[in-house]
Amino acid sequence: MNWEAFFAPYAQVVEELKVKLKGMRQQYDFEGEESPIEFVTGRVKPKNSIIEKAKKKAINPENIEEEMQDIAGVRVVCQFVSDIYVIAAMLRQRSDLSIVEEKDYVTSQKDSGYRSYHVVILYPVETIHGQKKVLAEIQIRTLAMNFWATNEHTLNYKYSGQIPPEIKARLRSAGEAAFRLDEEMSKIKDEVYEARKEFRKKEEYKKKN
Ligand code: 0O2
Repeated sequence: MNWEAFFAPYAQVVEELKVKLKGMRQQYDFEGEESPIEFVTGRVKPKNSIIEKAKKKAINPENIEEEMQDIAGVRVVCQFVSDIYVIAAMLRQRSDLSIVEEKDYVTSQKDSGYRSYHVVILYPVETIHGQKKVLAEIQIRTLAMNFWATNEHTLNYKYSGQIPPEIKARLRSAGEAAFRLDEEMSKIKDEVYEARKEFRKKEEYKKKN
């Protein structure tokens, strides 16, 4: 298998999606509006993870492109839970991609305690052989969900997927704390936005005078 050639369109998808989603954030900034997007990251799944996942999910290596949805992965991190649904709705409106599947692990968290909103898309990239539609997964989550998931992922890696029960229990309680943090922050969202508006006004005034 020529992995470099295999990865090329995925790398392009990740870069293009990052540019477009970061562009959306900037547009909010330019228009003096609160952005539902805090930051955007992306990665192409490494070869070893692809091989491991294909084995685990019994995906025939010949069908990886059609069946593995997250080789190209982009993550959109936001401040408030409501932002997640704003971003998902914006993705549905876009004409440069089509939605294949949406998985709401925000309202229905996974057994591990994982919370995030996944949007699987088909994205057309132009290659030297013509257009190719590539599957990509956009994960949308709050800062608190991201903090939890990143640490859980690291621990999963350290313990090869067999996290000891006492650490699992800690993770569960950390997940509940993250959930409560998101809930509490949602309640003061308007206050935060008002304060930022005031701050922006003061900054504008300082710039002009
Ligand atoms: P990596 O290293 O991030 O690439 P499914 O059969 O639908 O349940 P599938 O096909 O893996 O599972 O899709 P799903 O549920 O959308 O998960 C895809 C990715 O979501 C994972 O990729 C993780 O990035 C993230 N994810 C899902 N569940 C968890 C979890 O319990 N903890 C953490 N930290 N992340 C999770 P990979 O390939 O597992 O890993």
